[in-house]
Amino acid sequence: MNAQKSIARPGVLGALLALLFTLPATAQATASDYPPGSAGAASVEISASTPRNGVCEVGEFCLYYGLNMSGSVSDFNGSVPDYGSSPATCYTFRGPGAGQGQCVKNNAMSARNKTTANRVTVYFNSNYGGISDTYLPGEAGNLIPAMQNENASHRFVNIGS
Ligand SMILES: [Ca+2]
Repeated sequence: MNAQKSIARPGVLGALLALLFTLPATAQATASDYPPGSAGAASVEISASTPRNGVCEVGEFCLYYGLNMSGSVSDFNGSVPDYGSSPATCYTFRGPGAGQGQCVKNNAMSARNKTTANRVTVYFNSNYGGISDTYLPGEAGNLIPAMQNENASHRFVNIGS
């Protein structure tokens, strides 16, 4: 008779949580989607960083519009197989400075890996193809000359910490 398999406690809270758990799994859950202390908050990975907020934080990989990590930044917390090239839908540079609002694709000059456990490789082509440049955790610097303004995807590979 108990249809709430994963809910131990009945009542209003249980009903609320049951509703949350029926939401589409494709929705990207963040800590702010759940009330503090709820079971939902415990079921998602909580990161201190906020991807796509224009600030390069610990746990993120960041591309920069300019050389030597200058200009606007685009901050990521995972792999992106295709940045997109349409101004309306592409991944953009978010931070203040030169390049802000422009598409990231074929527009980055340098990068910083602020993750603690991911080797991140930037690729010339979409879907991780062609020549590449790899940044280990903590590394930062200009893309190799052949890839400056020639970046189309990047991939995170967890290498442990
Ligand atoms: Ca960020």
